[in-house]
Amino acid sequence: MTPTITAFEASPDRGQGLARDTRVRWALEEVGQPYEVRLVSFRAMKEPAHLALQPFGQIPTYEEGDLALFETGSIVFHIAEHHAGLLPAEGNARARAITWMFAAVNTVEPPILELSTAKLLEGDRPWNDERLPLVKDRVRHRLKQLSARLGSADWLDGAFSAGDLMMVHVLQRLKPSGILEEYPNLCAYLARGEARPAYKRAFAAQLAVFTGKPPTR
Ligand code: GTB
Repeated sequence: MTPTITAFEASPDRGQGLARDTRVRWALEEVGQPYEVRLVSFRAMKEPAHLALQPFGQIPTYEEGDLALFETGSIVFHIAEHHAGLLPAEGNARARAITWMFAAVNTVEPPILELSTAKLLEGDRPWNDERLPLVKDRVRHRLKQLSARLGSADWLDGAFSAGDLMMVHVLQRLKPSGILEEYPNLCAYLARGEARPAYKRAFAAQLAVFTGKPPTR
């Protein structure tokens, strides 16, 4: 059965791939699973029909038959569990790849989101000039640790996995900050993720929503 995901009708990032439907699109592209997209407005996201799917009024959601999921970590995990290509077959390697998915959303993403909040929502507060450097340092702290673990490897634990997919997308949010450039191996890691054909297809599909032009395959 072809799954249906939801995405912003008008993404605030103007198709730069930062909205979280890109993670789900990317996972579906990696495993070769076609999907449909239902675009939702900000207003529709807060209405009962969408809240029944996503209690927090957010995108993306994932519907497949009588299954409805929210939370990108859970959605990508579901896709990776049901299709080959995103998780290793060997038990311990699989558990480690899943650990990296959690690390991406639980350990690396929070300080990055805090930075976005500080810039986008708190920029006009009188205390922001004092707070922003602290928030940036918390991001640097995590990136330094991640960079040390990645070292000169291509991916976080052996072959590309759902853990890398989640981590790359989490790190992308930092691009406008310039902080990522302080960690050349993380920049190269990001570039490797973005060079994957499946990522390119996912990016093109979400950009097409913004441009109104269908992606060329
Ligand atoms: N933990 C949830 C998950 O991983 O699924 C978080 C989902 C989430 O934050 N969704 C956002 C949303 O629906 C869109 S992706 N927000 C609307 C709301 O809460 O009312 C976050 C996002 C939004 C915009 C940009 N941007 O413009 O750059 C980047 C990322």
